Amino acid sequence: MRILVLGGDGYLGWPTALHLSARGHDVTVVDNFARRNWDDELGSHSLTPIRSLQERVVAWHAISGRSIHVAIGDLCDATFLEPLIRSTLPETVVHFGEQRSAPYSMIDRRHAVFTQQNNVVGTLNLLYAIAEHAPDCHLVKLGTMGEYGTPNIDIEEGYITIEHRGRRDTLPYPKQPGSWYHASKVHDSTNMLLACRIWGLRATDLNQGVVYGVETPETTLDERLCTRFDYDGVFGTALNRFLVQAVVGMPLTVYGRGGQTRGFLDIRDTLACVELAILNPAERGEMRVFNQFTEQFNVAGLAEAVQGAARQFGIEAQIEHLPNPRVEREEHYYQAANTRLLDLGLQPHMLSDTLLESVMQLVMRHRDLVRPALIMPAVNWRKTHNPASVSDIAPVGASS
Ligand code: NAD
Ligand code: USQ
Repeated sequence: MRILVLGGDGYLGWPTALHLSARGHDVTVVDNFARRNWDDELGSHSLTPIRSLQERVVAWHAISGRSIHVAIGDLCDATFLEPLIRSTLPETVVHFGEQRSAPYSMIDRRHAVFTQQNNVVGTLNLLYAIAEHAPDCHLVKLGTMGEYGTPNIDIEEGYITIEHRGRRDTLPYPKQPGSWYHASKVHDSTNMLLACRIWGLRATDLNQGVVYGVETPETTLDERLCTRFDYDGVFGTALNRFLVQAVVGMPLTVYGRGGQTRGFLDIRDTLACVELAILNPAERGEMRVFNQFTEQFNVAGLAEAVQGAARQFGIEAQIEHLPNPRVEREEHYYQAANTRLLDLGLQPHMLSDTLLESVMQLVMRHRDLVRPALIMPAVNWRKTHNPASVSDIAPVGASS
């Protein structure tokens, strides 16, 4: 199958491109290296030393004999994206190519505007290009479980059937995003639904939980193929951060009471879910939603799990409940459906002691590269401007 992987230089996009190429698909990676530039902007880095995209692709060819094509450009630039879709005529587009950090989007107005422009405009350009040149193409788009927020009722997979004053309808599930980033995903979902309705496109919105893990069967074939691992206060996710904090002897930074519950999944399950969505496409006119996570945890529970794993290495990690820099519920009901990918055959990897220990070993191997100054959270949701603590540099591509 001809597949474009948008955002294919990123944490999830690169291993997905490898996974699909290894299975014989004709893969083109599309990226503008924005993520690498945000590292420069924030003075941060991937703990795992990642190679340039060019080196990665050359290494993959040498190891597997397979080619991954590369197209460098910005999805927000229709003069780049439209001819790309016209010339490649993809059968599937997997869209990872967005700004994905909630804290980054909350730094200040510029970063909020940039995040929403980058994500919403890129996806809208894509919807137009597909409608005009490849209307049968299946769009597999990465959304987020954070679109739903933490309602006091069960979360369904995209839609909910409700009765109101004696009438009944199935409608998009109510959305309560918790950051400008999460809100950008809600806007994307709205736009995709409209495009499917008016142009008969086919799309799958993968509302993914927080992903953990670094290694996949392909990335471990050669160190040049490894993917990124973020632990800083802006792009690092909770579990990665806790593992690094334990290794460098800092307390694990649980925000607030720690009862915040989220859906989580192993990076290998991300690849499997995307592949399942590709092999079982949505119908023309259908905007399908899958909730893509395998387990639910609260952050205090995750910190305790990391504390337990650290003990295996003789490390006594402390847990510190910091004043929460975010505005979010810290104790709440959370019950989200996730059966649709399981019905398609997903065999989940559950978070295990062995996984935690293997990621901790990876962190220990790179321990000398950890920059402790990057670890504490520097973005406070209550402030409209989080200045010098992160960066005052205008983000790449920001026009306002
Ligand atoms: P990432 O930042 O590592 O990768 C995103 C890639 O997209 C980067 O290589 C970046 O350069 C590229 N990109 C961004 N804007 C672009 C643009 N305008 N044009 C071209 N390329 C662009 O992020 P990730 O962790 O791999 O996440 C990928 C997707 O999955 C995102 O959409 C994210 O919202 C979603 N997601 C991630 C997680 C997670 O835990 N990492 C969880 C749920 C959903
Ligand atoms: N948290 C802590 N301590 C930390 C870091 C985070 O307690 O040091 C808490 C946060 O307050 C939050 C929870 O952990 O309650 C999750 O935060 P996170 O930074 O691990 O993840 P999040 O900001 O939600 O974003 C990540 C990805 C994003 C994706 C999202 C899926 O960066 O791209 O969309 O997970 S979800 O959470 O389901 O929306």
